[in-house]
Amino acid sequence: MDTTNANTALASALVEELARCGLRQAVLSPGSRSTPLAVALWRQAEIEVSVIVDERSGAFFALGAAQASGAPVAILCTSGTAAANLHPAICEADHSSVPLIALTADRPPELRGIGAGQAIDQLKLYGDSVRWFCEVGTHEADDEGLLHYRSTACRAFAAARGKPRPGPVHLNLAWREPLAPLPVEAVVTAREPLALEGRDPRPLTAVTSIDLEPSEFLLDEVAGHIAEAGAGAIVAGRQLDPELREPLAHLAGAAGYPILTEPTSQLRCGPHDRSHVVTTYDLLLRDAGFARTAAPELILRFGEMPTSKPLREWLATSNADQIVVDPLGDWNEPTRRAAAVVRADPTELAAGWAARLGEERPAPVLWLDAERAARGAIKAELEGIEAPTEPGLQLALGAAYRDGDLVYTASSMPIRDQESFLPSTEADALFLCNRGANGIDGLVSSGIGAARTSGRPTTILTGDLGLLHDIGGLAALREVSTPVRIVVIDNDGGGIFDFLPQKRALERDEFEALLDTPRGLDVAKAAALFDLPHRRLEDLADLPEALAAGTGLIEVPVDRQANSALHERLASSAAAAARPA
Ligand SMILES: Cc1ncc(C[n+]2csc(CCOP(=O)(O)OP(=O)(O)O)c2C)c(N)n1
Ligand SMILES: [Mg+2]
Repeated sequence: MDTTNANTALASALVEELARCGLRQAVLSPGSRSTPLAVALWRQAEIEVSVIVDERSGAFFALGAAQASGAPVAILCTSGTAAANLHPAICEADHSSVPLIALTADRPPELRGIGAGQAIDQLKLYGDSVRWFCEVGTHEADDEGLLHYRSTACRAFAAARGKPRPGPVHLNLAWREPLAPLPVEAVVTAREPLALEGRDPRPLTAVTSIDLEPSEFLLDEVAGHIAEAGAGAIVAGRQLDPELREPLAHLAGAAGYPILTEPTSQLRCGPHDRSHVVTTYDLLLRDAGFARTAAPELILRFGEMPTSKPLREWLATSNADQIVVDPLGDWNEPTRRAAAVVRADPTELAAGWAARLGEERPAPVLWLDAERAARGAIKAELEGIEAPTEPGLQLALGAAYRDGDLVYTASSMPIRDQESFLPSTEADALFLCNRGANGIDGLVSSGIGAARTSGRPTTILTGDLGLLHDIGGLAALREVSTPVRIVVIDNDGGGIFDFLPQKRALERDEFEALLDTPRGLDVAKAAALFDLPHRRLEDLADLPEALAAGTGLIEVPVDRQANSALHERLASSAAAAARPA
């Protein structure tokens, strides 16, 4: 603990406890009011600090880091609008259950609401988006004050890690002068060793995690249900645990179910048994005939609900019993048709159900044949096109991903094309996204934060407007030494809007002005501003070489005008190929 003055003592006690709880990474943005905490974080040996000027980017960087590591990351900013800039990433962390500890510096109560400057109302600034808000208060560095700061740190860390659902927490911390670490005599009056030192090296208060072990009853009951049901399907949406792969593959084999895998489920790609993996459900289920023929009696859902609209519609109009594995105590059930929400560890559930089912059932040939036919049709259709296309890029990326890679994919078309077209390969890569709140903001920063914390070779996939939105995020590349390849899918505007009814309902110039918004972003100049290498990919065959070149911007020019028609063609070819002869 730093006893230079009362602020340094309180701030360093708080940070010391965060470190003892397990905090290893913090992101901070410069400011005066936050100096006591900034210095404490900077000087705490176990905590790596990244300094990012723009708080919005900094918070998304922290979000990406926390998502990639699964451990809480702290984000510190000064008072005023700086704190408001954390809000988008906090919303995303809330919806995606990512542990973040937001530390906002504030003016003390006597300087609020009197025109003292840089003071906005920071109390409960993020509303219900945080798991816990605490106005930490202004305290003396006495026994009670220091114990309060230490205890608050332990509670904040535990709340971010999850009860059981991880997410953001917000500590608002007011500081009086001196904000700089200037010596003040006799202000640290604490005497109790626990207040002064805590329980080094353990936290003041260790908090156990909540046990999600499924009961025997739950395992028997649902396994019996699966055994009795006829056709079924496993739907695997975003979840981050690669340990789920093997047990879920076993369960699919034992139940004779296909696994409809969104890439961010970590089940589409990997070294596990992928014999039951289906990647083309988004295309196949557009075909009413296939959707009907494939109607299941039982659906087992793991992870979040995938993005695919045809899949969502299929689930929402299905008469199947749906069992939703939702361990975090959220309400991950937009179909409103689930028969049960199961609150237990997904890996143990899958392993337990698979073990109880025993023998393998016949493979789901309807799905597996359709998958093979659809993939063949997609490949054939795309081979006939020379210039890069958005679906074609996903095939090329699929062939290029390697074990250990991290892929961070933007909302809008990149995540949708990844879901529709990325093939299943053995690459043991980690697929992340910001799909909790579906923003196009902060994606570059999130990807760089994930690269920073994981040390994995990283590929960020973003649209051109996505890049424009977080262009300042590129500044954070200075924090990272591992390769970060930013693939900019440049269709000059919001290509996603071409798929909406607005496209036909609006005049052409209105549509372009209000939705499409082509901005003619010059990716080479964006790269130059941050002194980054830039490559423009005219041929997808050059992708492996471009990725191997390391950190930089890879611009992939694609034709927006042709894109929606190509998507339609691919879906109808895939469905036609999959239709039983
Ligand atoms: C923060 C935020 N603002 C606006 C939107 C609405 N929005 C969804 S997609 C999109 C366009 C994205 O364009 P781009 O990144 O180029 O991707 P493309 O649609 O071309 O694939 C916009 C503005 C959003 N999702 N999030
Ligand atoms: Mg675009």
